[in-house]
Amino acid sequence: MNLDDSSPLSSRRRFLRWSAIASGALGGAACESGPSDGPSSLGAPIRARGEPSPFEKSARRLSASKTPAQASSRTPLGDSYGILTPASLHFERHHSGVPNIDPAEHRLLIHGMVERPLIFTMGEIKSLPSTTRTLFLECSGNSGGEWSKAGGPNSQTSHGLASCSEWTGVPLRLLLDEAGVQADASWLLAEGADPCRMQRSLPLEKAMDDCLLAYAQNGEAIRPEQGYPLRLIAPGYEGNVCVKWLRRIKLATGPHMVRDETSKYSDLMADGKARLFTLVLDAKSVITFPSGGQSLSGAGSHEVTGLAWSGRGLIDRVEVSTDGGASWQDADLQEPRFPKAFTRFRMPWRWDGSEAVLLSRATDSSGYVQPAREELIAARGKNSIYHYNGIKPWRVAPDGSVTNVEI
Ligand SMILES: Nc1nc2c(c(=O)[nH]1)N[C@H]1C(S)=C(S)[C@@H](COP(=O)(O)O)O[C@H]1N2
Ligand SMILES: [Mo]
Repeated sequence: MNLDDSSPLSSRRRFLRWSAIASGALGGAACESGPSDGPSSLGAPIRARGEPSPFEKSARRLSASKTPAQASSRTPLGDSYGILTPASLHFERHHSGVPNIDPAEHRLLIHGMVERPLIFTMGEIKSLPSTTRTLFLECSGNSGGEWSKAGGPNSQTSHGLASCSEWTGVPLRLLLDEAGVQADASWLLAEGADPCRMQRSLPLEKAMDDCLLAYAQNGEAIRPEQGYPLRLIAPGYEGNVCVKWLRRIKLATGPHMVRDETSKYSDLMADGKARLFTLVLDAKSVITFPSGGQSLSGAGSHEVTGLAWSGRGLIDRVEVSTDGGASWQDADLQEPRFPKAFTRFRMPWRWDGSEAVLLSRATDSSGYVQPAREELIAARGKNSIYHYNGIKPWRVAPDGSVTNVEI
């Protein structure tokens, strides 16, 4: 039987789990007066574009930059709900700033080992059959600090180079079929229109499978920071491959061995050899509440919640430990779940007020289980910067404050 969130049985099961831990202690003071009065004067007029409430001060991107154009910003995962990231809070990573591109002038060239080199306008691309998919995007440098136990104080600094959006665009396969890929082509190069002309190679098999040329995100045109007017989305692959401001695709017999796949985004293993093309991102999860920088209001019932994702497909299971890994319980997974997208997990927890270490462990539909930090280091060594997906611990102190801790 398939129990989704809307099924009465599932909600009943969740309610029972809640009542078991809350036992009549769901909060709320005894009723002495009515609800608070609203303002008595008329409210603000309608705006052309919405903005968050001025009371929501915490949900802000956090940026770090080498230079203003060589910068990244991180999604405030600790303030997130559900699985979607609003575009205004999507993490950003730019190697040479955000170009200002007029879609009327923008062109996409498909050339190299094709029967017919083609140039597409945005109008032509938008006239083709489109698809929409909910997908996570993660920079492979996300959580890189965790290799050296320096992931920062909270889930935004440790895991905020990941976001999840609904992307709309044209399957790349359509355009490649139109151009006619030559029989011995096996890789393609994707290139951006930003000043650094960022380039990445991609196996043709992936391009033909599920890559999208996206022009919309969460119901609106892609924002300039995310690649307006056109970007490549390679579902489940490291973010760097998802070339923004896409201007050129070139078919070839192998990878182009460009800077961002040889010097950068490669993994230096313990034996001194570099592993190239770690394209698929392995299963990973992080508890977003309670997480670093937050605090629990007091002993009693709380909801532990977080996000899990895998480049290999669906998240099938998330286990949560509240005792530093001594015991584990299955969390509820928010439905519907989408492959290669964030999955929200939730678990009711009765906190007894003593020190606790919280962990989450994701399993994906390929059967892969998110490793502990020491398992990851045993397999990969400690030279790596990229592709960290170890289990993330948070420590809850008796005063309710939560901090980053590596165990
Ligand atoms: N053209 C271009 N594409 C790019 C980049 C870039 O600097 N230029 N950065 C890459 C990296 S490293 C990542 S992680 C993702 C980030 O996408 P976002 O800024 O929409 O989150 O875009 C990738 N695509
Ligand atoms: Mo990245």
